[in-house]
Amino acid sequence: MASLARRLALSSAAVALAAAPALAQEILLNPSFETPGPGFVLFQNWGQFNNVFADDNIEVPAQNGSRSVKMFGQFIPGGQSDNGVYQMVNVTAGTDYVLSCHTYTPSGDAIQPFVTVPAAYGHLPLLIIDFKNSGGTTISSAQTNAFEPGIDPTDTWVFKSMTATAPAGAVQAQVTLLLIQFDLAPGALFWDNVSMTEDDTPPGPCNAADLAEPYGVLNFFDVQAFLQLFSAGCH
Ligand SMILES: [Ca+2]
Repeated sequence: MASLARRLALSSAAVALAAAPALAQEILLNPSFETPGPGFVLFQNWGQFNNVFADDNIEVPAQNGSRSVKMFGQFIPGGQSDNGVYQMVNVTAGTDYVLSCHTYTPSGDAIQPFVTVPAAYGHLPLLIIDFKNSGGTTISSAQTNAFEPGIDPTDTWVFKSMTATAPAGAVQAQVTLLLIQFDLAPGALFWDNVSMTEDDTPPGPCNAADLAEPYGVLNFFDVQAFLQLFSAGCH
């Protein structure tokens, strides 16, 4: 019965760990865009392309600190305009990463829902991660809508989050905050307080019946452990 007691003690320890996870380490540098970059670089550690600006609590209140990122399109008649900021980070293959961001569109200058009929029009705001191998080639990508025009509320910060797994061979990832504008759709989108952390949820029993290793799988060993507990009077 000693081994059963040990199993139960290990099980309790795993539950305690799950209840009080360590604060996840932020991987992105300058994730709140508070530090200006040198020269024409608006935000230290971030690259940028096309219509990207810094807003210092002038047009909207920053979600965090006093500075946020403003984007809008280039107003190409009948065309597509990609505007964004990006940062490269190191990653570990096989690790799950949690990415999140906050976005805001003002009611007086709201971005427009994307439609394809009669022609492409509107905005697609995307939070993107591209995993790259040692040669710099993108080997997998994940993305989520960073704001849904016409659905998400205006005049308030909206939080979006996703989880992505670094595939075998991945050594770096590019995180991109992208606003795609089609045609002459009016509107501006603000970004602030982005985050990328390892999803370090500790492995543990998936439920009360998952009594034995390997955890996460309800298998013969759990049934065996249950039967042993049952015969020991633990029911
Ligand atoms: Ca900020």
